[in-house]
Amino acid sequence: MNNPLVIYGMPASQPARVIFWACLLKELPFNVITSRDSVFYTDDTNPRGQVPAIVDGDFCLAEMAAIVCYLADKHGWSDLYPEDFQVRARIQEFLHRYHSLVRFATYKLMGAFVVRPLGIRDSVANSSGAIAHHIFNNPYSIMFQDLVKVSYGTDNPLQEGAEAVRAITDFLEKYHFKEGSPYVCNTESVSIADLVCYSELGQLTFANLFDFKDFPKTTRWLQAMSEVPHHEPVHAYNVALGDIVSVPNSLGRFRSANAIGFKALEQTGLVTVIAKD
Ligand SMILES: N[C@@H](CCC(=O)N[C@@H](CS)C(=O)NCC(=O)O)C(=O)O
Repeated sequence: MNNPLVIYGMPASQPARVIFWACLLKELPFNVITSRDSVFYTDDTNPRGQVPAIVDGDFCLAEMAAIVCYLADKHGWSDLYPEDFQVRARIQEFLHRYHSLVRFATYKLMGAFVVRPLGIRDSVANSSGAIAHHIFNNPYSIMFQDLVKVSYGTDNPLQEGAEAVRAITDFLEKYHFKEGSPYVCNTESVSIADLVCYSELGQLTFANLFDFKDFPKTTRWLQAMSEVPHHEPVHAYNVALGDIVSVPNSLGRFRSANAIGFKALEQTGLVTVIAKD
């Protein structure tokens, strides 16, 4: 048997969850590499030091959107990534827009509530833990260094973050969701774009960070996504982490939620978790 696909990532990583979910939906077995101590593990596979990254035979690739399209193309997942040029273009539009729109659900809201209680401040010297070490010793970790700053840059991260999420969701309601299909790119069934969008917006409901009740199309979509196969193992981390507003996060809780997430992935029978030192 060929070596299975290798994914560097962890359940706490939004873009890693996209790859996990796509592979589980299509029943593609994979090994996932993590770190025994700090959850976060990378090596030269992704020279930028981020997760997710994959190794497929002798082919290494980083960037979630590139990875999921590559896998869909390679394995012919034409339900997740339809072949029609215009449908594909719409999905591509979403994937490009994600980086400067939907991804800000983490950057402006989730990040503050996950990162601040982990004791990550503005430098290795002022922080605790291996995750801080990873971020501040990596010159290419520009975005996460900034995410840490942003999370301290406001006295009211809940209100400021929620404003950003309201703007994101308002845009989706006006320009992405249509009347017929519940999915973000108006596809007949769930697409890559939905997995990507849910990795950012879905997490906010588990964490009690945002209530989408004023957004009917998004509410309908969240319900549809919760019924997509393998929703449960992919989000076992989010369930275990739970409400991080009422009870602030901690390193112990973050680690144990990840461990629960990994266990749930393994229980699908499609995933082997490899923890490295
Ligand atoms: N643009 C990348 C973003 C990946 C990303 O933000 N990964 C985070 C974990 S969720 C990470 O590795 N952060 C550490 C860092 O940037 O140094 C993608 O879509 O794959």
